[in-house]
Amino acid sequence: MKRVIVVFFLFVSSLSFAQEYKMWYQNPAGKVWEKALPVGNGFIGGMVYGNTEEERIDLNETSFWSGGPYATSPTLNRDSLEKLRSLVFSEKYKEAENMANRVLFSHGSHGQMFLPIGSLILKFPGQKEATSYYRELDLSKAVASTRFSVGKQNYEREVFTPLQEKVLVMKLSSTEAMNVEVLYRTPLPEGRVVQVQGNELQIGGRNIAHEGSEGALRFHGIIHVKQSGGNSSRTDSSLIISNAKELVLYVSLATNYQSYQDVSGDEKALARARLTSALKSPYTELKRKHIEKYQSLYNRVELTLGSDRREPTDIRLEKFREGNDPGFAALYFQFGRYLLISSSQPGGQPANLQGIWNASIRPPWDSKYTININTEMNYWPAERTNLSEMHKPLFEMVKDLTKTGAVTAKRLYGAGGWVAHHNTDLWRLTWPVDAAFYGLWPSGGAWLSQHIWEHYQYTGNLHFLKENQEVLFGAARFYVDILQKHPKYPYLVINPSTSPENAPEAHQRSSLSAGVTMDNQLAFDVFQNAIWASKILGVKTQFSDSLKQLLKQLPPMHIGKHGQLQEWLDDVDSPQDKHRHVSHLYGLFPSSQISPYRHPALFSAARTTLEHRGDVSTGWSMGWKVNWWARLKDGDHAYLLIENQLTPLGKNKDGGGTYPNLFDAHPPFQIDGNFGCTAGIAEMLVQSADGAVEVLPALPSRWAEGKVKGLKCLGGFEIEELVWEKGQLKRLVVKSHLGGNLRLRLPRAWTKGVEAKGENPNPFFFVPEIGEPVVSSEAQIHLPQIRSTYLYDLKTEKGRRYVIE
Ligand code: FUC
Repeated sequence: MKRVIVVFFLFVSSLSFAQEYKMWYQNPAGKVWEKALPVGNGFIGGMVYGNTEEERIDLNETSFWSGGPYATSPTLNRDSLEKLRSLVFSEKYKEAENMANRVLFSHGSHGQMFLPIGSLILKFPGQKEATSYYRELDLSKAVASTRFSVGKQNYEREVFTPLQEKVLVMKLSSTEAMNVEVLYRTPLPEGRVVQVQGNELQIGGRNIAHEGSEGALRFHGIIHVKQSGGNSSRTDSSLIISNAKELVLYVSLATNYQSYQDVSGDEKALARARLTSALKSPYTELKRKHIEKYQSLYNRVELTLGSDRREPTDIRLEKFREGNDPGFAALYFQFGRYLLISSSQPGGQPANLQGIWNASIRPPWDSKYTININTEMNYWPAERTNLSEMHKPLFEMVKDLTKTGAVTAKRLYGAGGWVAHHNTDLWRLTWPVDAAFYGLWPSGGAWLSQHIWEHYQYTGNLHFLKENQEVLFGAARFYVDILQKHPKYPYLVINPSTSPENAPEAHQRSSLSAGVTMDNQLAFDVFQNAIWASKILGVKTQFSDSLKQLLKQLPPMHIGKHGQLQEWLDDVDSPQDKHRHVSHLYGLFPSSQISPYRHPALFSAARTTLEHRGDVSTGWSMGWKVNWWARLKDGDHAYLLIENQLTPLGKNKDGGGTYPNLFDAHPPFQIDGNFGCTAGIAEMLVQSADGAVEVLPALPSRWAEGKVKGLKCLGGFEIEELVWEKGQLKRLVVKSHLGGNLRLRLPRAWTKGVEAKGENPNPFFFVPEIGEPVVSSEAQIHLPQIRSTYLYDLKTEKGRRYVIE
């Protein structure tokens, strides 16, 4: 059928084709953290090893970090700032970098670290020779379980972190009586067993002082054991259970952290209150409610991409590149959604570089927030994969950053508004850290502010926009105050800055620069969002008018001599540059400034840039590339990146990959790659950033048949059903949550030639009007070949469903 029939009716029972997605293994994790399985509820995180003789669950608590509230941010005097700017403008980049290192980075700090609590250890004497071993993480229930036999005795364990409570729960059962010793082990210098009393092991300690910031956090934990049958006894540091038929363990953790400024909490009272609340329900009830709450989030999206291989997950990972396991990408996609639900819950901290899972007291990059890509990437799946509520911890953090960032804006730049640089942490760090090469980039706040606007565009929540307007206006105010007239080019630019972590040879291998493409794109979005928000909220009209004037003075994008999108204002890109950051493609994704329909030349330049950069890279870089190739409407190339990413670590030449527990490998583990690829898979199936909802924009030939349900689009449209066969669209059901015009971009034949014209009248599909690119006279531009599509307008009513087939 190749036509559009619009049938709208109120009650349609939504099709369900849920596949049971499970990760499963035939061996325990042993000593390998990257084989253990993650559980979490945004407050407590656990890594379950499934070891038979000595079980181990590594524990984390969302607010347990090193250091304490920061008192101040460094100051930069006006003269130094002007000197830096003039060095950059006079192209003395290395000198500028050296000077910046002297005047701004002598503090030598990097920010604070996300810390582990330690491990719950269960010793089972005699359970060494296990047979019939099996362990799994059931993604449809968020429960990890382990089963095995020793002799004639069968053992079973279940671990989950109830989403409705803030504890971790473990049930152990066996066909005969069990003997277990319960202990706590920790790498923390000041972590210990505080008391062993009755059926409880109480643990506690302090965090670590770091980089001159005194440790201000304490934690307290209670490991509470409910036992059926048998006896128990105690040592100084452990509980010994003998002859029990069944055991249920509850782990409750808390710290004295209240906010980035306030550490006056009572961790003991909180840990006790969390435990008491969890103990009110019997185990089965606790589990039932957990699954119910979890499924109310997880089940919103279903994805089938063809058959699954019935083999253990680590084996499927090994064989994925053989190509006959399309279902594995769907499993990986759902694992990404599982990770977001598990690591980012309202009230807790946002997902950091490792989500909520870290076992080391010196974690890579401090397991904190790198906001020149990684933290933003963590939240790309939030709206599109229908987990909008999981975005909240990020919004809370951004709100805090507007406060600490206002101090930094004043002290470093003499500017209003707020700023954050390339890192932040629990204490809401906003000043530059590491070294000028990485840290002197004043656009971290600007990028994070996009998430506020995105949430509004997906949900239409006016109250939210109002509440968070200062995030948008403050980011714009900061840029207004720091923009400088470029001496060589006729534009207003940000100076000093960097194109994150990359440096052209022609600039003395210094990253310091002025008017880098990504900054220009960010400033454009920041101003544009503020202008739109001002109009919607009816506030700050004068400010908005001034932004409209400034917008026109920002540098347009430049297409350089190799036909590439320029990363810098000077045409100095090297086609040999394979750097993992491709920051100037921010304009292609996550932003929507570069469109094949509106700006074919830029679109072609973006493609050339990506071809130059190549495919295999660090984990997160590959995750970003999936999204870019999806936006470039090239499904097969996007799929190639998924293959590269879903390759066991070590098998890609010079690059990352994936660990047996499907954690992304930068290497080491960084969760951004998981989230980036998850968002990318969604973008291959549905896009809505270019003024219309486009279905199957980048379907790879490997996914000839498939179905997806529940992906979200701008304007509150939900794809309730999208079915394709032999690579062709078969059926589409869209639910309109907000009403308004649904503009669809469909294969030409589906619209019977009726084409919608002009801008999409639906205000949530605001499309930025960017300036004409500047094109090098040496550039050869091959305009893209993309499939022919037509726009089709459908007036929708709030709450109704529309079937198109
Ligand atoms: C950025 C990246 C690195 C790494 C780190 C956490 O600095 O350039 O690759 O992901 O963040």
